[in-house]
Amino acid sequence: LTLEKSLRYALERNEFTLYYQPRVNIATEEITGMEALLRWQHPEMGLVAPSVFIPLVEESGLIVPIGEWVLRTACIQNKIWQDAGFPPITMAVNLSLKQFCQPKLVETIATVLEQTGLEPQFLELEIMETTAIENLDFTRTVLEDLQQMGVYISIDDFGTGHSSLSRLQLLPLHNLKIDKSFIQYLTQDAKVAHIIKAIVTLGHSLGLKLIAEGVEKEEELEFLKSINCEDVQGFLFYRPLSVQKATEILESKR
Ligand code: G
Ligand code: G
Ligand code: MN
Ligand code: NA
Repeated sequence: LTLEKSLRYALERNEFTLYYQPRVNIATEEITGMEALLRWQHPEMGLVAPSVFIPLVEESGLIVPIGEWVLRTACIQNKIWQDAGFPPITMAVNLSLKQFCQPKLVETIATVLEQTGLEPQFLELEIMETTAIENLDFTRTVLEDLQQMGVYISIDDFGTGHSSLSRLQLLPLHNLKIDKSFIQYLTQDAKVAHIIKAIVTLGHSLGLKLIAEGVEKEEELEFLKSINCEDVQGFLFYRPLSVQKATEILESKR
């Protein structure tokens, strides 16, 4: 079977799983959320990276049922953690462009929340900057519906899409995730520090919370702390974790 054909059966064969990467508040070092990251365990090929199969899934239209599975699974998991008595955290779910543009998105999200019993403020949707600015009027309509519902919205990979915050400020947003490519160059290039600082300052002035991605070094964390970036996600604290490992981490913090 080709990769694409195998993908078609992957859902019914239960080959997908979610990994969870904790997000940490810099000041308190508490876990404020988890990002759900899709993994495909293929029987012969082993673990297939999302960067390989997400584009295929997008092209084939399979992103809609798979995306719904991700959403439901992530919401169920967050509810399980809450019911187990862990302090409430946000569950962040990535939405691709195709998912974002499907007409039933808002309805699907409402249904999943209702069916899983997760309160909307514990779900966060991550849309890429490039998705958000593709059609600003359309984006605004969808995001306003989602905001009305009470879910949180993040711009993912911010800084890679050549948009500006002045355009994004037209949208009802909560968080801005600074792309990991900026953090990667932070300690190599002094100009990058200025850019990150400018993003944080501008983000704050628009009332957004800042999350830095791809934080791997203590030095990067110190800098982000000094400019009042709120949260970080990265290998310095945690890699994406299996549900068992993520639960153990929450357990150890209790
Ligand atoms: O998980 P990893 O760390 O390798 O993620 C690679 C890319 O795949 C990231 O850009 C991430 O946003 C994307 N991705 C991971 N899980 C999902 C998902 O459930 N849905 C969508 N649309 N993208 C995802
Ligand atoms: O594109 P998005 O931000 O949704 O996807 C997150 C991606 O970043 C995942 O592929 C995840 O595995 C990866 N990631 C998370 N933390 C780090 C990190 O500290 N370093 C690197 N290189 N990648 C990271
Ligand atoms: Mn993301
Ligand atoms: Na990102």
